[in-house]
Amino acid sequence: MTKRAIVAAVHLSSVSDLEFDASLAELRQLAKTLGFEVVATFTQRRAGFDKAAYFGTGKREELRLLREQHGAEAILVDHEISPSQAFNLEKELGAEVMDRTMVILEIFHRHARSRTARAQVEIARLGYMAPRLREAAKQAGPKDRARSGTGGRSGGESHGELDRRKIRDRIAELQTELDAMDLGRRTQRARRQERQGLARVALVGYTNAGKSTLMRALTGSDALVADKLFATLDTTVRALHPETVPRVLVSDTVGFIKNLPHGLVASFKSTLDEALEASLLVHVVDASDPGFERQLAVTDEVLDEIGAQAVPRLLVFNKIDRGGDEAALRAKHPGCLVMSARRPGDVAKLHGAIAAFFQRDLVEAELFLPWNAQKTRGEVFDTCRVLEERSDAAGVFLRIRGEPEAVKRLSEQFGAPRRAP
Ligand SMILES: Nc1nc2c(ncn2[C@@H]2O[C@H](COP(=O)(O)OP(=O)(O)O)[C@@H](O)[C@H]2O)c(=O)[nH]1
Ligand SMILES: [Mg+2]
Repeated sequence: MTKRAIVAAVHLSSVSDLEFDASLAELRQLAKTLGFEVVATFTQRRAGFDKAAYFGTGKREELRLLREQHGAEAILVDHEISPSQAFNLEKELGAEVMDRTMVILEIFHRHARSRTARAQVEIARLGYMAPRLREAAKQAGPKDRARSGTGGRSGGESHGELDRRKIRDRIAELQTELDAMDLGRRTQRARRQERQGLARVALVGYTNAGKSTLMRALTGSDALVADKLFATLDTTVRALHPETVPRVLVSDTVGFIKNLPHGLVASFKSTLDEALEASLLVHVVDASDPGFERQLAVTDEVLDEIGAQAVPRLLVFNKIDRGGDEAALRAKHPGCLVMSARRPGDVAKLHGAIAAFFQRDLVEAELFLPWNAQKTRGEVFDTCRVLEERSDAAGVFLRIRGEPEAVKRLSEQFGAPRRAP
């Protein structure tokens, strides 16, 4: 069941309307990603945050009424607020309060797949939780201490102290794990080898650029890849539809976030693993966003930082139906695609460009699979296009066309001697 949420923010005088609106729009998008239905947006102009509860007294009452009116279960605040501000706000509003950092942490938590990514996100979450537990313990007051004094804990430790110590230990443990993982390089390499020969595309770019929309348009709404080969992959991996040869798998990434809290940068990069495994990155840019040039530059920079500079990229300027200078974009970024996810013809062009990328350097080979090697048959059909198939008493001849890497691997094992002309 979707939870209703109100997105709320103090508009500081130092922040332009444009920036403020963009940030709110992004938070709404992030909320949607988390499965919230955003029922209202609530703002207050103020020189600074209220020390006690973020919004001023009168505005808090207004927000409480708005919350009741909409039956909202959560208030999402577009800043990182202090534990006591969050606590006071929750008490007054009678709803769960999540600040921007918590929303982002929750999204990263859901998207972290590799061990490295999971450890990094957990460290960030624990670091975020620690002061909040302290606040909760403080609010619980002396009763908590009195109770815990008789509760068998040694040294008269309060709940809070004990939890804090546990958190510190856990962070240290995770850090050791991370170091031992050698930044996950080995696992990554192993995983990449495992998926060699699979044609994979990752959609990257800022939130709200239209990645998920394009993903749906490119793959057909519910064409979930249920093949057991991909059982370990996230459900956001789908095959290009109509199907192509080789079959191309598309994955959606978390997306870049405009106001990413500093402490989350490492976790964010980790969740981008998906991008490293792709053979092609489709970099989606919202051409109608006034800040798109800077976003484009930041995305490129971060991709380079995580070691994705060697992965070919296709630059896609989306949302051109909302305006934007198509000719200027083409002139400035040769080879880019300017499109709208709302136009089926444009989506077909993108589909074509992706398919062409993977067909560009396909090679042909002949294989001979003895009858006792029929297990490999499935793999051949999954990764290559079979142009011809003949069998005799000893096994099956296959003429295949596919990606050089896959064809080479198969040929090394099952290459058939070339027939004399
Ligand atoms: N006008 C217009 N809106 C679009 C286009 N592509 C996506 N959108 C809208 O932009 C918003 C964000 O899209 P989404 O796919 O969720 O972005 P993501 O955060 O990159 O996954 C949604 O409201 C989409 O309907 C487009 O080409 N034109
Ligand atoms: Mg999305």
